[in-house]
Amino acid sequence: MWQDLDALTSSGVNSGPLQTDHFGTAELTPEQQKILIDIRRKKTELQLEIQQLKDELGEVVAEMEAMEGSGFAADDSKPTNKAKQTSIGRKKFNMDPKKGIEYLIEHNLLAPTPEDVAQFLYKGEGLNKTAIGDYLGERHDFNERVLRAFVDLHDFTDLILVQALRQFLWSFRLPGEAQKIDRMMECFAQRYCQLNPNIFTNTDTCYVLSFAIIMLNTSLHNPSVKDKPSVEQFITMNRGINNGGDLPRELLVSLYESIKTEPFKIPEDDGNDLMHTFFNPDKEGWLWKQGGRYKSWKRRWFILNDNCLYYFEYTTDKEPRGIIPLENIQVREVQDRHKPHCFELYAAGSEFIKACKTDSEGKVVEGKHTVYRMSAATDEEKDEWIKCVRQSISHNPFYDMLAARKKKAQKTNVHSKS
Ligand code: 4IP
Repeated sequence: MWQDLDALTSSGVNSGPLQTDHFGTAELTPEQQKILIDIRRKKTELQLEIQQLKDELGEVVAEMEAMEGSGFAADDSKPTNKAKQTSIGRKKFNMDPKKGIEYLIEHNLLAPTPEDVAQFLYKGEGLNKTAIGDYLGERHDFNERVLRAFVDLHDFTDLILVQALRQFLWSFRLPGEAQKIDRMMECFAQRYCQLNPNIFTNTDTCYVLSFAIIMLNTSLHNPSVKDKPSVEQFITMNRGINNGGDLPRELLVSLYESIKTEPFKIPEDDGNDLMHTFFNPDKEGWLWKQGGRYKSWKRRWFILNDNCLYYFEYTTDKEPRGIIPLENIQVREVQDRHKPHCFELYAAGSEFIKACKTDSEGKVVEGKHTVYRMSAATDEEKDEWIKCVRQSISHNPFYDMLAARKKKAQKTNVHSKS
């Protein structure tokens, strides 16, 4: 994954730091600036914690209302129609966001304006953050206006980008779909640049750097990523993204340090979000594999890497016994009479799966499997393998979008110079 980002960022032009005072602290000494930044960081962290506590409280209140709910308000135990309807509206929203909003509008609990709906989502009491993300990502004129109003409710003034992202990514759950991520992050970048006009020369830079930060978060904190990038690598990777010029070194260092010390906190995990989009699932472990022509089971050490599945007889083997490229491959859970926790790789149609293996004489031959059936040690392991194989085989179109945006961020300067 880090290599992917490297590819995206490799063609930077190095043309010196920004001229602007990006923290608005020109009159302070470097020590004072450092203290100020530290105080701001702590302030944002506290605000975020308060918000997280409020969210939890909101959920408890919503649950209490629902329990007593047959319309009894938590405070005075009298049936109140309004509380009952709000609770129904929230539940509907969590199941089907569009229907929930319609219900609340019909019952006069929400005004039919983007601002009011945005306020309701921003407050978020008892609302599921995945549902909020789904609603905000919807490609519909009204939803897009709600999205803009929702982003406008965030105050990112004087926050360094990573702090602003922390706030933003906590207020809802970014969906996994590329177009939706693009729209939301575009709004975020616009809002951030509007409130902090002297940091980036255009919103594309802010957009691209936001993703570099999110990827950095994954690389530094996901235990499956072995090569942890250094601060110098992070700086190199972000060369030339500010209209062809470089961002100030101290800005990139502070972003790096912030992420290193404190990973992003994201709302509840349903396995389909941005963090997974950028998580390249390198996975390894023991699995039982069934033979192709002879259905014997062999215990093999599997490594999933770069869109290929390799298996070895021993963990210390240098050469794999077999290689299965995951191109045009699908994965599904299966039941087997002889082994527990099974899944299998299969190709569309019933032809042999393209793979190679070393035969008993040491010759490399083609595999003879129509499916590769595997058995994991536990149900969780099986689910994890299925998830990782799926992530490995699905190319997320967001990578292309981000690459295009990056080119734009690097080239703008070339146009403006010519
Ligand atoms: C073998 O069975 C092993 O299961 C092989 O696994 C398998 O090759 C063979 O499949 C299967 O016939 P026996 O040991 O009982 O002969 P491994 O190579 O891991 O030892 P795969 O292709 O699964 O590696 P065929 O299709 O080669 O027969």
